[in-house]
Amino acid sequence: MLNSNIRGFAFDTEMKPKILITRELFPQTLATLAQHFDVSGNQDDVPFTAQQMMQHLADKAGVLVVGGDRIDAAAIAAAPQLKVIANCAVGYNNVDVAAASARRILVTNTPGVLDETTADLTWALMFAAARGVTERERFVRSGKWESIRFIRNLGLDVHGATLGIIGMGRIGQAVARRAAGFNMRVIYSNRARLGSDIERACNASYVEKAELLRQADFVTLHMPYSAENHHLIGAKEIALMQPSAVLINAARGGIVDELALIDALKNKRIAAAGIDVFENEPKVRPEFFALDNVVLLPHIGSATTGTRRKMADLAAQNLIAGLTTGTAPNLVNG
Ligand code: 8YV
Repeated sequence: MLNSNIRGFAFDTEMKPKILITRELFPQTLATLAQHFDVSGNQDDVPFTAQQMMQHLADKAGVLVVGGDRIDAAAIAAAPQLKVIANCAVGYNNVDVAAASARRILVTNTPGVLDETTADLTWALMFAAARGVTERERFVRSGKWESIRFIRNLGLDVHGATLGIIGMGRIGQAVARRAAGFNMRVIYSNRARLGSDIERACNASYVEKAELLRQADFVTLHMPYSAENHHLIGAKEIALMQPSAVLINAARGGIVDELALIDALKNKRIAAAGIDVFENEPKVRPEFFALDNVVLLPHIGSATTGTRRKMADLAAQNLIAGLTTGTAPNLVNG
């Protein structure tokens, strides 16, 4: 029996479509997918080279992309049978959506399920950067702590400070809602001003980006990466910030000009930064390692068991829907 539901693609239902899962995933998700597909996994979790990715995709109808693995135009060109790219992340700048759309390949993401968890991590970065938590933890581990020094080890107050949120989508709003507990003033900038109901719920006031940079004690970024957001925060923007201000980036690396940030941290033009994402991750500029006023994390914004399970389930459901019905929830290419 032939199933021709999938646009321009017919396969014998006796033969399950072949899919690739690019990195280690929960065994439960693999088991669910194996009910529908002939699954090739990568439970060793060693990232594929670009060449290996192309080889693995050569005979696949679908791919579940984990860990921000790149599916670029060359990978898509090397996958003549590919019908669905299910990205296991809300951001999808790792996928060449234009190249996929040109082939009518469905691309999906996992919105909604990771907002609160990413907002939590943003706050962890804020506190850690404000109080030098990771630097001081390294100090205790070094065994060199001898006494409490009253006018040393001093950080910045989070409570009562002004929080500036650039990018006020779901994650930005989740960050804003938490600020009420710390009695903070919240200002935001965004492509478009939000409705007054949302502003009220977030207790946030709209300001222009330059004004936000001038006023905020903590500046946190929550927009997707795009060509227009490339180096949205560079030397010029950092120069507007207060010397006591803290910059947080749990969004995407390319949004911040890392060389400008390193320079500003080195010269104490801003007080500190908390960074979960890097321009060329997992490579981290070694200059960061020499700085005590930066908290560095390995892209763990969504990394809790509960949330990663939800993301994996959603990506799997997107893939199943895409390959069995020809359309899917959470399409990013319409
Ligand atoms: C993931 C993310 O780290 O959802 C996103 O956009 O950056 C993360 O949640 C990751 O790419 C997991 O596959």
